[in-house]
Amino acid sequence: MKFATKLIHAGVHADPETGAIMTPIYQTSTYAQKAPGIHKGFEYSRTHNPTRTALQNNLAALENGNWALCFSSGMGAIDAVTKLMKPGDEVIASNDLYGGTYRIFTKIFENYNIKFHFTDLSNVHNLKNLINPNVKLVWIETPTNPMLNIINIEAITKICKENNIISAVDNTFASPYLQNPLNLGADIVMHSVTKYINGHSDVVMGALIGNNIQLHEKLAFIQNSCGAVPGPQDCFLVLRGIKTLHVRMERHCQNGKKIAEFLSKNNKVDKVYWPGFTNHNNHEIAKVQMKDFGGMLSFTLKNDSIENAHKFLSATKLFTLAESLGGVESLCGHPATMTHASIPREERIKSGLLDSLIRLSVGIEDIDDLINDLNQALEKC
Ligand code: P1T
Repeated sequence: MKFATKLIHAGVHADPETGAIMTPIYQTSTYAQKAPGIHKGFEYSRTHNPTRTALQNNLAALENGNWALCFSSGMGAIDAVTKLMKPGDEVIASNDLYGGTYRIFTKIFENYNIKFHFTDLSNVHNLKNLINPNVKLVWIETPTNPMLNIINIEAITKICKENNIISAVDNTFASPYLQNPLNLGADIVMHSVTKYINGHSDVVMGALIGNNIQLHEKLAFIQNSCGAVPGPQDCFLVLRGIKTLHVRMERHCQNGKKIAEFLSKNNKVDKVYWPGFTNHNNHEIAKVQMKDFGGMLSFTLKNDSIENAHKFLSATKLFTLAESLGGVESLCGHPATMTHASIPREERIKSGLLDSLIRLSVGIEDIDDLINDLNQALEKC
């Protein structure tokens, strides 16, 4: 099946009893057993739920994996992967990543004697320099949040394989429409399903997808033991949202390109970060590993200050100032004081995340309206 067909059909079957074409919301915590242990594969909804199973099968197909596990948030999924580590293990992660990921690594897991190294993994040599026998996991995002750096997935996963290290790719910004990290050698793909996959800003959910059966066993054990599972209503909403991922992504990409080009010509704007520019640091890698360049971009103002960024953000009318991304509506945010506030200033400045950096999640509205809105807000800066 091709991608667009998988989105609509993979893992989903008409209900044998009624013919209902949408997977029912199995709003149940438990399942009748004929005798102890004799049942139809479902015992308790923390372990399995039919609506969640349909979604997991669909997600596995989209990423060309043979298993998927859904969690009650993207952070729940990241938590599960990090719980594969034991005290004394070390993790190498990109230094430009979602603030919540940085926070769970440094504020939660460092307490359990797991060591984290943060480095610029858009340069693959930085990975080689940090590898030692205690390193058991490499964690990357690409494109990164919020600097839109591109990391060469194939090069990173090759080094991981040579050194027996698990490689995990947070594919939230790209979505499975733009990029499939398992095809490029990754062991685990992670999604904040909250974003493009659901696409309608009405669900918080996470997912892990892979091919390695041992990893599936370990992660399913963690999922069931720790219990961060999504409810069937949310699984239903994601199954509904996912059906239009391809058409939404096409428009996100078209609008993102036009806005990146508009901003790069505006005299209030200093730098625009978008992997589709031919002078973007890793544009050539983005061209190879991604189908298009996505709807996320960031930019700085010539007058670089938090106050000036706040002026812009209070002036937009269509771009709503809000956390999150990947929904049909356009959002704007200020990473330094919002999504990435948990990263110390000196750390974020090192990765280019300046005080005036503004992040846009470009929605699928009419492009003229979006550009007019940005134009009038930039006039206030
Ligand atoms: O919010 P949650 O579903 O728990 O997912 C966490 C997460 C993980 N990875 C990436 C790349 C993310 O962007 C996020 C969540 N990000 C935001 C809420 C944000 O506005 O950037």
